[in-house]
Amino acid sequence: MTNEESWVLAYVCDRSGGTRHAILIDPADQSAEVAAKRCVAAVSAGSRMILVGGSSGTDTDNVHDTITAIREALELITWASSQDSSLDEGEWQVPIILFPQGAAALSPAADGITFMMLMNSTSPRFLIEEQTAGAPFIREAGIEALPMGYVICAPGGRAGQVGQASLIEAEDDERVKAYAMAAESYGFRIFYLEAGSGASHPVAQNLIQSAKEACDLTLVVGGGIRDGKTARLAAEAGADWIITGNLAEEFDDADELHQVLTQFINEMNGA
Ligand code: 1GP
Repeated sequence: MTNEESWVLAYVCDRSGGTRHAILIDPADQSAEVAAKRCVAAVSAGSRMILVGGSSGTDTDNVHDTITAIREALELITWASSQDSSLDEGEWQVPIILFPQGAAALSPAADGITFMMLMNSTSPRFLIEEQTAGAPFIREAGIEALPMGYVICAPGGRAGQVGQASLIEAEDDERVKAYAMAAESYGFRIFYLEAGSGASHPVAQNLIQSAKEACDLTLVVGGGIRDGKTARLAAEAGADWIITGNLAEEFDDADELHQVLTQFINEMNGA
């Protein structure tokens, strides 16, 4: 991973290659060692980014330990690949990005951070206060901030509750468009539609389409996506990134997870 400024933002916002998959690791749900194994399986299956964070139960210690373990595992494989001309070294070079619940769950070991405004929160804490509390640490640690508008759609789950979100319902197309326009006007580069981890249903396709029409930002969609066909629908609606969290947590066996995610990514890409 190079340390050039804006490398991570350029990578995340590169929309030239179609929809990509990212795995979300919640350090509250798994040990650092297990997280690292799951990330190796995911990256070998074609996942192109690793997000680390969760709505509750994360702190600086478990976030830092998890990121460090993932980085070490990927670096080891990158090194091994560089020694073997039949393996593609570049395949392992994916960014590890903080996806924080707040200022108290950060780590200097990350390549970047989704520096987000929870735009439909009713609490100033998630609109600006946590961001302000975390900004000096992020600057000091040299973590690249990825400016992002984050909106939570129904059902919203724990993220909606913790973030005190006024949820966007499936028929609120005009509202999601307005948020997308506001995100673009703020200069954010990424717009994230979240249904909540473990959601009974993902973000409605029409909301994804509406957001896509309303802004020219990198569009990220996550929450309640459990199979490749559902991911395909989100991709067709305009998602540039599909995020899954729970899916990987169902598999302790790395080979099985590799197979499941390979199929998921193939289906997401319409293969
Ligand atoms: C990331 O909250 C999602 O946007 C993850 O959701 O755990 O349901 O995949 P799942």
